[in-house]
Amino acid sequence: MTKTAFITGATSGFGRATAKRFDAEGWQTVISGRRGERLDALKAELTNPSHSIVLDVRDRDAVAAAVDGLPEAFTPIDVLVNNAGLAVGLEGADEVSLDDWDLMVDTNIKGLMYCTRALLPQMVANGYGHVVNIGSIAGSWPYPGGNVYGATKAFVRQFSLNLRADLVGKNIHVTDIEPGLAETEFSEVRFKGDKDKASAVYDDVDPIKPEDVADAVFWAATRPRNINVNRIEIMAGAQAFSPFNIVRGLK
Ligand code: NDP
Ligand code: 8X3
Repeated sequence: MTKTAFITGATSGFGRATAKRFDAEGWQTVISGRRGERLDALKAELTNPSHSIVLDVRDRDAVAAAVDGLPEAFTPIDVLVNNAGLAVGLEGADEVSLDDWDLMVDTNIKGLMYCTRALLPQMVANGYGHVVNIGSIAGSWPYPGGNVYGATKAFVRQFSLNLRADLVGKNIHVTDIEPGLAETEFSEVRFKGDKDKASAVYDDVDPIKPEDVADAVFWAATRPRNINVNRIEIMAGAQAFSPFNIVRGLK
């Protein structure tokens, strides 16, 4: 039977690659994001039925309405990929704009909560479902300027585990995929449109590609039901850890 994946943030990067991957494997897709023209372009590339929704995940009522208004042929949703998200800014916590912090909390935490809460009832009623959340290595590994962005992704990690605790026995699986350095529009968004600063992030390294993340999402979502993949952490081959930061001369 045809399965359906609902992907948030399908207009770019991981979300777009994930929609294409599920489509290539014969799935139907529900693709969403704020940029309608990007959704139209993606839909034209997909080979299986796809339903697109212009949706801002921060808008709680709009998320509920989008889920309530799904065409019958696209329900129930089998897999929700909570991918929509962003980092804004890399300033230290004593300098950063509170608006930037609010934006990350509203999108990465509250938007993900709204989408999950809206779709879980139909998964439970259907006795089948999988929520794949896109976390980040920033949820586990601190770095300067990661402040609230990393904390939102730590929320995603813990929320994923707590969802499992609630849903075990209802045949709803949950996975947190935690990528590291990956080339998408992520840095352009983080640096508020500064393309030079964004491209410097990927200068002379071979980062993770959107298709690598799509591969992990698809793999996790299609394991036999006797297992649940709790989390997958993926770093670029060129990325590792720094030593602890010891600042001299403070006493
Ligand atoms: P992109 O900027 O390329 O894509 C982000 C997607 O999120 C876009 O489709 C955008 O769509 C969507 N989005 C942002 N805000 C909203 C909103 N309010 N409502 C709906 N959709 C929204 O970045 P990535 O593909 O890299 O990011 C995808 C996810 O992966 C994010 O959660 C990010 O934190 C995470 N991540 C990224 C890493 C990286 O290095 N690239 C590494 C680890 C995790 P639109 O603007 O059209 O609404
Ligand atoms: C994105 C990866 O390391 O820039 O989540 O925070 S990182």
